[in-house]
Amino acid sequence: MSRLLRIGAAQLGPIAREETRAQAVARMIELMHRAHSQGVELVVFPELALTTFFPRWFFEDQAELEAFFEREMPGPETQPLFDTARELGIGFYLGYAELAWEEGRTRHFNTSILVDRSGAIVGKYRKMHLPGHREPESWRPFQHLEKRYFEPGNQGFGTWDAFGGTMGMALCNDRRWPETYRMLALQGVELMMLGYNTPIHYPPVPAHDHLQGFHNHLCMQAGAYQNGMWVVGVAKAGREEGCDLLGQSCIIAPTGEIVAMASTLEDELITYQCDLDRTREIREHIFNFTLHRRPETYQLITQPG
Ligand code: ING
Repeated sequence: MSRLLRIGAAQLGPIAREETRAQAVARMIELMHRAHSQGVELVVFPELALTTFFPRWFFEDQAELEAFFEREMPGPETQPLFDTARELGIGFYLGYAELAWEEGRTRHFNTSILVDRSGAIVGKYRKMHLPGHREPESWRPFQHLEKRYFEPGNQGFGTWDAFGGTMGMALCNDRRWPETYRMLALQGVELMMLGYNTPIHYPPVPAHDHLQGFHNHLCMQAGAYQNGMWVVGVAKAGREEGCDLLGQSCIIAPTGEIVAMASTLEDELITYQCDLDRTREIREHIFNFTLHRRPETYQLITQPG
């Protein structure tokens, strides 16, 4: 039995601060056409894929900050992505900054959506693990103000039946936390997709800068293997506004093997035909949760820190 899904990981190179959404969308549409020519059914784009990674700066002016957010999805500038999805019969994952109105107030989330091959939004995820800091810290060569600009996700770890399987989404820092993968695997997710913007330089611990690539793959390969799921990680890469961002977008099998990886720091498409049934050789054996897991002994994991 094989349930085959050809995935395209569409890495983006730098997006300049002055680059318009239309320009970013045009780059993504080019990658969708390239994906279509290779038989891809689902394209995964990076986190915050419509703009430069703006949390690297401190904005005092709220309007200037909110210019990086989407008030509607699709909106006029992103509609061409949805039109292309329908025209080519290709679904996509898109990371973006969401400005929402909920419970009588404006909300700000680091969000991703899953769009099916008809161009319909079938799922939305809001980043659960926000890295960085809340107040600007002048000692840093650049800021990482996600804790200031976004609220933690309030919709939990969702799953969606689409593309012939059970899909899960995550965003960037989420991939470093084993709980992310386990929460999705316990709900039957067979393929988890995520975008990331990862600076090579980590100001709090510069001694780890040379380990960013290793840590990136370590987390996703472990998550894939320990949960028997496909993991697709897609970078916004390259030197963006003076900040070097990690590339090495990849597609990882449930065995933990990297089966495809980007080799540039630019717009690049890598593809792989994922057999969703290959999750079974892990989930039914070495990590058969029913047979082997001991959740009654793990309470510490969910107790507040
Ligand atoms: N970026 C980074 C990430 O988790 C980071 C933050 C960078 C953490 C380097 C640790 C080391 O990949 C986002 N956007 O979460």
